[in-house]
Amino acid sequence: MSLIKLIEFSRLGDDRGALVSLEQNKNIPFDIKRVYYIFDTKKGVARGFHAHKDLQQVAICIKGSCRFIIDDGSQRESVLLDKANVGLLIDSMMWREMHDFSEDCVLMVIASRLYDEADYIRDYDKFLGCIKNV
Ligand code: T46
Repeated sequence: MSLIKLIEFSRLGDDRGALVSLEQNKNIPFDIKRVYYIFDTKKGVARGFHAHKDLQQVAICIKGSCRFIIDDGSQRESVLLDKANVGLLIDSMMWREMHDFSEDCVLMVIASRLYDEADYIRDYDKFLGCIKNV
């Protein structure tokens, strides 16, 4: 089974342009507790390099592009996000990395919980250890 779970959102556009609506427990499969966005990422920078113990997220490149790596401890897959109407669903206990940010990239992330640094696993070996103990 693929680790890459994409959600395609309806484009509610008309002749004026496009519009996407995100609603909790409808096209976003959880209660929305937080929204953040990443922009002005410097050339050559990669981000992420962590997993979350208990957090679901949907990442949407609303402008530009970036590449996600998703790793469950046994497989690793990559996907380019470059459409404002496509989101990547990232479950708990998935290692994620973000690479190849375009200069204009705006990456918006919808999250199921408030920010909590204690929820992060920022060490890959520790992540592998946690996976084995599940
Ligand atoms: C994720 C990927 C896709 C906060 O104070 N509140 C927040 O809601 C967030 C997301 C971050 N922060 C602070 C924590 C750090 O001091 O902002 C700083 C940068 O965060 P971090 O290094 O974790 O950023 P990324 O880009 O590596 O990861 C982020 C999210 O943190 C993470 O949950 O899944 O984007």
